[in-house]
Amino acid sequence: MTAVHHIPALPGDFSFDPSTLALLVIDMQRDFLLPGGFGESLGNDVALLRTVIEPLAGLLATARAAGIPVIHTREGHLPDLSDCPPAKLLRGNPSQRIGDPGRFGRILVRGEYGHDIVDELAPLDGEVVIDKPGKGAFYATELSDVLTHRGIRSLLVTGVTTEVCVHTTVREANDRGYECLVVSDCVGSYFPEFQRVGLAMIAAQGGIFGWVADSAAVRAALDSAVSPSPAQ
Ligand code: TIU
Repeated sequence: MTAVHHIPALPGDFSFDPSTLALLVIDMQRDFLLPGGFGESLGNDVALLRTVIEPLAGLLATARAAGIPVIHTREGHLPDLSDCPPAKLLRGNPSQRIGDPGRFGRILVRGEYGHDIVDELAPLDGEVVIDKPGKGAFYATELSDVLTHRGIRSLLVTGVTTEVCVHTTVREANDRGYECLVVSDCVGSYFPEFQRVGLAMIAAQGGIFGWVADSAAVRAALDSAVSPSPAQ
């Protein structure tokens, strides 16, 4: 599985070598996806984000079957909140801020039930889980070292939210030289217009931040990378 493969995408085919590809699953945490968590405390309706779970579960299954490494991230803070900047702490509903008790434990605090990943997308033993204090997955984390150590050059990027943690991470990844394909039905926003424009911004200007394709196209390419047709 070392040949170059292609995924039909915007603004053009995304080329990848399966041996240097990873699937990044950003912040699919209960605090963002279930009522009563951080997302809702910021005034959001969590229903739209939940549409991501089913296609992402399918993509996860395909990636795991193809032997593509899966890396999960979780946004959150230490119990003493020493890694949370004051401006972030002060955001949202005053009675429901980071560190306050929520329906699923202290909001966005590591180790709490709400901070963990939804059951449907739970990491398997051996998959990397990166805990990050910011929106980007590279800031103040070991992600760069993990990718370098594994020889990863290309990322399939999924998770929530499209315009916040997904965008920040894709921008950080671009500046570090990674090629990113954002999987359109496996990223979600609380706002339909941000979802549409957030995806358009990735592929605009000839792919200024990367490529965009849906999970059906990605899964087909991963399947054929594992089991090439006899003609290939
Ligand atoms: N508020 C919002 O849209 N997102 C976040 O706060 N974090 C992530 O996107 N993970």
